[in-house]
Amino acid sequence: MTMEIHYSKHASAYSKNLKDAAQAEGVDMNKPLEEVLARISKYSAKMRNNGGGHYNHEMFWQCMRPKQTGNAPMGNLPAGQASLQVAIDKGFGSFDTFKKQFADAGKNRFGSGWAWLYADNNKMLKIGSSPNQDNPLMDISDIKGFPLLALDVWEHAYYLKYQNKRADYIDNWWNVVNWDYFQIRFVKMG
Ligand code: MN3
Repeated sequence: MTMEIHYSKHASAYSKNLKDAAQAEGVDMNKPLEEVLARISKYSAKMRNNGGGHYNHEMFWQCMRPKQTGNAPMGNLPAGQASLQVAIDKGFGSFDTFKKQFADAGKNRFGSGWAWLYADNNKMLKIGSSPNQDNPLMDISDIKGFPLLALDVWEHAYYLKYQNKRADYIDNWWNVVNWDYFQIRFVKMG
């Protein structure tokens, strides 16, 4: 029910408000949203909040899949996809260190926001967090790069099930991470 309300109520509002903002500000919605986010400082706060909100949630849904035991990215990767493990080891030393740093980014984000795994301009994997609906694609963001994994840590993402226990929500989230989507974005990054 937590996810159902998140999807059908919270996230759909961003989508609707983005359409309104795009119409008001003459943005062609057929173009990739990434192009607008990269120049978001030129647009309104409504565009920033809802453009980010729509993009982030569309990523978030795809970052998850039904729960499976032993959920990990590295177990059965075809040989050609070993680059993902190399990139994680290069960026963080180990998969466990990566997971801890990512979880900490979500736990330590004060108030509403997102935790991110992203690739910087040198294609090095980095972890960070953003406030509100900002993301690493935005020109106003403190962290900049191409997002690979997104975790919503707004209270609306977990409060119904976890109440104040954001850390438990994040710890359990690892059971449903869709590593295939992570891989797809990693390849898309080029
Ligand atoms: Mn949300």
